[in-house]
Amino acid sequence: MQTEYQGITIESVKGDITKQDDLEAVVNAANAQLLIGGGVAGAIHRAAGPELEEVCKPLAPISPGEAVITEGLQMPNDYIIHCLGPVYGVDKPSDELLRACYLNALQLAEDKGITSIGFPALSTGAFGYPLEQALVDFMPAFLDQLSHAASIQHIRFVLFSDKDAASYEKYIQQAVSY
Ligand code: AR6
Repeated sequence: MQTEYQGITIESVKGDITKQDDLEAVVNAANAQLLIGGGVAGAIHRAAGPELEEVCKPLAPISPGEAVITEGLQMPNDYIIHCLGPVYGVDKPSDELLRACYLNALQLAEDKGITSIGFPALSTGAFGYPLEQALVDFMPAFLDQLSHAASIQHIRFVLFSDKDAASYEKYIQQAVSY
């Protein structure tokens, strides 16, 4: 699904975050040490190559809600933005920390003049955040910040299942129709 919002294209697709060849940046669902890990982080580190851990070393550790940016190395994207999402119900307030991840990622992208960026569903895997709750908690503030964006023209939410993609589609359609 593709929607226009304030001149910006917003998409939600089922796919793999490491295979988004046409995007300038993608976001990593990182761990505090910015090491390989599992899920999205494991896939991104494997695709980017071992040099990514070296590049990340001086930037670690990061705290829940924080984001840092590196080059993409062997990923098909110029940049990777690494966000540490909250562990749901443990890092509190989880909603504020999740929002901070998305807003900090957008800010880093804007600072670099990035035009297109892909997001996985941060915190909704190993960190246990219910996906639909995550949408309610981050999306309004995300869309608000996007409406002030200068460089970003294209956002793609990359979800791992049809069900998750459908939840995003439904939520975005409703949110942008107001
Ligand atoms: N592409 C897109 N989405 C994916 C992919 C992929 N290749 N792989 C998984 N997902 P997670 P978190 C989905 O666990 O909850 C790691 O071990 C997945 O279905 O990657 O923020 C790190 O090292 C889920 O909906 O991130 C951290 O310790 C979403 O991406 C910790 O897990 C996020 O799942 C981070 O946990």
